[in-house]
Amino acid sequence: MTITITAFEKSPDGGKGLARDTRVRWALEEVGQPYAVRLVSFKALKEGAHLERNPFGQIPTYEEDGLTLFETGSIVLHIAERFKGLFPQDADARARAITWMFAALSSIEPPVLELFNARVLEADKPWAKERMPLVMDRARNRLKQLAARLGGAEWLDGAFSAGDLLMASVLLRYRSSGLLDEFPTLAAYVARGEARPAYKRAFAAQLAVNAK
Ligand code: GTB
Repeated sequence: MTITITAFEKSPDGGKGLARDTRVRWALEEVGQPYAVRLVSFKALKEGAHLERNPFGQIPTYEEDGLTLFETGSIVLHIAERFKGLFPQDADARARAITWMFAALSSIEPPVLELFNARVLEADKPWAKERMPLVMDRARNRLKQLAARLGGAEWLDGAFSAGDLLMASVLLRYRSSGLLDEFPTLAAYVARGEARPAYKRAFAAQLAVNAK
């Protein structure tokens, strides 16, 4: 079996872990599966061959023999189901891990995307300054709720799972706003994720592409 993912030929962050192929690389490293990478230019993202893989013209995608997937949630779920290492054996614990995957993508990621829009894409709008505190507060509130649930635990629900992998990946995107540092337990949680050998290998592989 050969696994091939897609990634940016040149990532805007220089390959420092912010593009979403990082989470797929990380998942594959956690389960010990080798993978090939098809690098895609911004132009090729919106052209036929890549649109066949992902109708929205985005990275990452995942190919494994006859199967092609897009959306990081679906890809990480597939990897966790297919290979050992990211899901607990117990069915209820597994359902809770999946719940955390959804929580990462549908409760924690949207506020940070909104924050990015406000800080970068809408920065020149006349109302941008006035709107910013609202967007920051919404994002801060979500982190406060998550920090309350995590408490002093190492991971969200017992052992490290695909839920933690997606949650830490999403939280990383909060770092540049300064919000993550307002919650030391969440900052430490993310740092524990980054300290995992599998994350380090994923990060190094993405960086190496962009260093060329
Ligand atoms: N919901 C999809 C998923 O989870 O897979 C979202 C995929 C997505 O947003 N892909 C982005 C993409 O292909 C790359 S990750 N964008 C190109 C386009 O839409 O034309 C977003 C991203 C890219 C780069 C940085 N960076 O360099 O800081 C951060 C985040």
